[in-house]
Amino acid sequence: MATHTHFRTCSLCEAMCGLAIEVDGERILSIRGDDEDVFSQGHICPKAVALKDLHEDPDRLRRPLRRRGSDWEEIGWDAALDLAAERLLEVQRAHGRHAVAVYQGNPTVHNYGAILYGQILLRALRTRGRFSATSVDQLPHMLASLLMFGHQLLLPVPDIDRTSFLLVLGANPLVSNGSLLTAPGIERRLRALRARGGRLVVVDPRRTETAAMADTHLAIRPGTDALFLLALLEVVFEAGLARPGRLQPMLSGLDEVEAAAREFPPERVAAATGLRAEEIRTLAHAFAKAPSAVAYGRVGVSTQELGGVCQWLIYVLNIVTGNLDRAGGTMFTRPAVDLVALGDRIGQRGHFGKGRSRVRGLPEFGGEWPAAALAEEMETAGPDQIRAFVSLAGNPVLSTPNGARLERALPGLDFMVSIDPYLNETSRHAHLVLPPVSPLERDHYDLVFHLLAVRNTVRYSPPLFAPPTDGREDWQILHGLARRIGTRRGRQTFASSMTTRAVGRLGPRGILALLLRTGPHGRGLRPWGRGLTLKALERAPHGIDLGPLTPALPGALRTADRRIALAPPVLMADLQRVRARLITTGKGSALSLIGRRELRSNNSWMHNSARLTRGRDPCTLLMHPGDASARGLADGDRVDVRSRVGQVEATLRVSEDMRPGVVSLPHGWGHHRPGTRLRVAALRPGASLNDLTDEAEVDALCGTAVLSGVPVEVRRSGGPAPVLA
Ligand SMILES: Nc1nc2c(c(=O)[nH]1)N[C@H]1C(S)=C(S)[C@@H](COP(=O)(O)OP(=O)(O)OC[C@H]3O[C@@H](n4cnc5c(=O)[nH]c(N)nc54)[C@H](O)[C@@H]3O)O[C@H]1N2
Ligand SMILES: Nc1nc2c(c(=O)[nH]1)N[C@H]1C(S)=C(S)[C@@H](COP(=O)(O)OP(=O)(O)OC[C@H]3O[C@@H](n4cnc5c(=O)[nH]c(N)nc54)[C@H](O)[C@@H]3O)O[C@H]1N2
Ligand code: SF4
Ligand SMILES: [Mo]
Repeated sequence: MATHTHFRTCSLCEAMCGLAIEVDGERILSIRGDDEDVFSQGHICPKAVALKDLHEDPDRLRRPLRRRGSDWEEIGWDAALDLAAERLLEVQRAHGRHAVAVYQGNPTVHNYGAILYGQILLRALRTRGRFSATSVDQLPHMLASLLMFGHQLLLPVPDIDRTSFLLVLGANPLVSNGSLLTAPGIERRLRALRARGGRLVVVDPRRTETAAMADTHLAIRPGTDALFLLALLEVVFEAGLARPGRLQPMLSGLDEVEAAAREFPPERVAAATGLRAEEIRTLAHAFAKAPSAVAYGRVGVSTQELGGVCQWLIYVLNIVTGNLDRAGGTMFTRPAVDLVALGDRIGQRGHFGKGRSRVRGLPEFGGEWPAAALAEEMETAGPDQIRAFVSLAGNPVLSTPNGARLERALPGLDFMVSIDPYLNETSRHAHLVLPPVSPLERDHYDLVFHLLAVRNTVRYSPPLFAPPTDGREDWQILHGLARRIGTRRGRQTFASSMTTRAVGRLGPRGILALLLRTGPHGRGLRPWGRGLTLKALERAPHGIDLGPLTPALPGALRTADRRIALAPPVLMADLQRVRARLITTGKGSALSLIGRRELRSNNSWMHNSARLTRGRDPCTLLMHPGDASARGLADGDRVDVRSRVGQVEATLRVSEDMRPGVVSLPHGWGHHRPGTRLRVAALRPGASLNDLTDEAEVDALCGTAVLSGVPVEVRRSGGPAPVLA
């Protein structure tokens, strides 16, 4: 077979970069950026090339594995799916429906088959035991959208290509490539912002890669962003700079938020935030007076004690300065498949606090419990104790707070099944591992990230390689399980068994074709005419541009009174906890631990690629020189880092980039555990940040894990430095 070039979208992060993959038969010769991609125009990052490593990785599982004592045996798909269905039902029959829990990890969102058919499996299981990475990530954004706009998926996107002022809090888009902000080639876009005279301000306890290219960097004390945001609002109101403009008639609660903000002038929050009152004041003026401006907060402000309040206040700041729903502010998309409208149709705009978790009484969000409660729900006896566990595209042992506790809880389960291509820190505890095919052996469509993009575009990627005959895609695994559970359970309604069969016949591609036709740009069900169809997308391998973001309000609002709720009661009530924060001072000699991401890493996986991990100690602790010398520590020392829940060892890097009193460790490492099959990752195991984060610390409002600002002690360890190949 001759060489040819295949075009597809990278499925690893949120940026949706177009790839040009040159192949010779079954062999991948090269992976480059697709210069003709209507959105990414050739941009890629180093991870794209590692898709080859993932595809060819001999450690990537090709067939189901069944546990035999401490060993594994390969079994066939029918036997594996039968076994999983039987064991899950057995647990439900003996202990009730909710004794089975499901955790959905991050890659689910990058896999439209898994999104669609994950829902089918959840329906078949009929369990309330649902968990996902949402509660260690973007839950506060969704909460603010639900309470203020009436729909958890109405997420405003920062219009970074047209803004003249970008205020970034707790995000490092130069490294993460953007999150809830799909914009391939962020660095180029931020350079363009500065070139057209715009300003970039970054608020982060570390001088990150993004902060280093900013006009201003404010090294805030971790966990105090809510105070900082209130002070910005105070100045805006006090100086008469609150000008919502055309949004004014759409607002409710403006007086209440103003009254609340008035309590927090910059002078009052300066000490707690570690910032000067004057710099907060200057920033507030500059932001409010800019021709257009956008405040954008991500993981660093979501996963903290006051994360819910933070995302709310960021929305409020954009709204009162007139920067919601206008070019250069934050805007809503009009994607080809409109998940927001779909949520309306199936009655799922989201909900919050409809129940409390069994053990700790944490609030439900969107039908899920906080991941921080997973271990205790497994350990604590009583009705609805979790006794069986399905983990789908997740690695909660490394990615949820106090993962070590979860790791101790997993072996106590009656049954566990992981749907995952690797035998890793989590799946090694399963009784059965069901590996999907490689991402290059399935088609791809970004159901979620087109919704979060700075421009309306659409692109569909067919599979590059035919899946092996004994390979299964995620959706086939999920559907196979759901169907077996449905038939074995009996008492199935005729309608539900027909639905399961029908969606099985359609497949994700068939569903996508329907969703595209019935979406905002679609042709409808007419055989001819204008408008988008899947066929049209297949004829456009570089994607189709659907134009810039355009104003959508008030039409898009889903609140009962069709207004934006600026002062939702539960958020106003939570200001009580913000006030308390004013008087909490430093916790003795403890340092404050925060996380970080690295360009060549992807949460807890992609670490089995030698290309991405070669020659470096992935897991260094960054510390300010003053803190190091106070402890008699030097660059390169091995150190013990200890928190309430655990201890890890890391190599110290002394760095002026850190705020004094704050240390930083990346998350997603800790591949030293026995029993995994990750031979490359095990060479550079690093330590797990989540062996230090504390599952007891959550945002009391919404249950989001506190992953930032963990009190730790650091001292020199006896251990040798790791030897790197
Ligand atoms: N301390 C700290 N902890 C954090 C964070 C932090 O900033 N600090 N960040 C949090 C965030 S934002 C997130 S999103 C979570 C992520 O945490 P998780 O979602 O729990 O885990 P990942 O590390 O993304 O692991 C993904 C798993 O999916 C598997 N996988 C990859 N592709 C596929 C696929 O196509 N199908 C299937 N079935 N499996 C696949 C991989 O092998 C891997 O086991 O971590 C969170 N944890
Ligand atoms: N290369 C790479 N890209 C990724 C990922 C990856 O693992 N690697 N993961 C993907 C995922 S799942 C996600 S969710 C996104 C996340 O995307 P981002 O949110 O952009 O990612 P982070 O680098 O974790 O940025 C969080 C920042 O918050 C800062 N921070 C910590 N505590 C505080 C605080 O209290 N206040 C303030 N203001 N800042 C604080 C940290 O120093 C850090 O710089 O990235 C995605 N992209
Ligand atoms: S930025 Fe994200 S989408 Fe683009 S190539 Fe890198 S991993 Fe893939
Ligand atoms: Mo995430």
